[in-house]
Amino acid sequence: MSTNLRIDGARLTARLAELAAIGATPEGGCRRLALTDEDRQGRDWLVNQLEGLGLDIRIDAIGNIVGILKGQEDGPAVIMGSHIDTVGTGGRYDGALGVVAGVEVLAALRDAGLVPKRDLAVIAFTNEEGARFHPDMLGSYVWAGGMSVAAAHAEVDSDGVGLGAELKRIGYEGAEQPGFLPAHAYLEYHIEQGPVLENEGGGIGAVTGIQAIVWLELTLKGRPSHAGTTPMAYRKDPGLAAARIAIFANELTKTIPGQLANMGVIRVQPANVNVVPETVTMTLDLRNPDDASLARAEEAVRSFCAELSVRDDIAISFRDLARFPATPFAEPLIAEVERSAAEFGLPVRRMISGAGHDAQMMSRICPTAMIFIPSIGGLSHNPAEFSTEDDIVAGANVLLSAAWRLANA
Ligand code: HGY
Ligand code: MN
Ligand code: MN
Repeated sequence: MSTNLRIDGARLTARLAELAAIGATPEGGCRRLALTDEDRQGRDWLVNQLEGLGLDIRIDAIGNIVGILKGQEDGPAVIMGSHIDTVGTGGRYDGALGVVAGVEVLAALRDAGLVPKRDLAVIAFTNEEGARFHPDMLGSYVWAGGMSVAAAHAEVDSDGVGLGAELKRIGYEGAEQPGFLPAHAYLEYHIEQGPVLENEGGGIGAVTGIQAIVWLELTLKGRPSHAGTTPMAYRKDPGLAAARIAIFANELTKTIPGQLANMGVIRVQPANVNVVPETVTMTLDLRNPDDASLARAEEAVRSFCAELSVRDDIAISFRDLARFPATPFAEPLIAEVERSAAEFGLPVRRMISGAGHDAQMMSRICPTAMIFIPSIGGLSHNPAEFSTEDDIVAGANVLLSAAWRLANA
């Protein structure tokens, strides 16, 4: 890569601020749940940026948005990507950083009048967060051939609203087939969302892979009864059962190395202060870098629930919301990230990702790696999510350098 090629840091941070203003929350974060009006506004903003760069813009049947800088030769593209949807208490950088930095890389090449050998594209995947529709990484999962468009369109949110209907409503059901652009390599630039880099003095994370993940939805059915007159021994209380399950899953994290557990959703019906609940719906987010350990944890939860169900006479059913194995990235690409970081004199360390990313799906179809920068306080999925401007610009230059080299290899 021509050594003096750099991204325009001011333009990058200005674009990040523009996107952060869409779905901005009073706490200083962003809320752009997939396929809501805020997501549509973010999409419209992105398409406008891509148009401004004169890129070939394509939208596929699951709403993935692609901007392509045509290369000198035909053939598989180098793709830079991430997502612009957020969780409900999202920050300004999760996902947005990778998409906006990808736009900036293409803008910098445009400014320099440089045309790569291969097509170089930026992509914003639909519903990476999985906060509204399941599974997470849905747009890249469909892109990578893991899920059909029809099955994805049939997903519904917790209010029963369909993904396909929402995609149509916001005008982002595109004509392209997901995966229409063959990929030579995929690079995702993202905030770490954890405390490792910051605790080790900062620098770049050359991500070696992503841990395994299972999202379970449990429905517990008991018997509604009067909270004042029903003797404790006569109660069939799914609320108590849900609490026991959450504690059991948490205890597992102390006995199974690397195990994580989170109960992120719990809905009680009829949700009256004086009624022993009838039904409780809860979710468990279980993760582990090791597939076998995660399977052991899930098995332990399922057998705990089976015993609880008999003992307390509570019907318990399970539904998979997401299930993805531990995913290693491609050694040559990890080395490219390390090389680019070293080129800019940046400290770089190898690490796995605790969070799921679209890269987990893209690694099914092409060599894939990720670039991390520090998250201050290790905080994410929180409005206070923050990364410094220096780190943001440094990571974007690493993306530029690695993407340029891959697009000319
Ligand atoms: O849940 C995750 O790890 C990602 O933020 N979707
Ligand atoms: Mn993300
Ligand atoms: Mn996220």
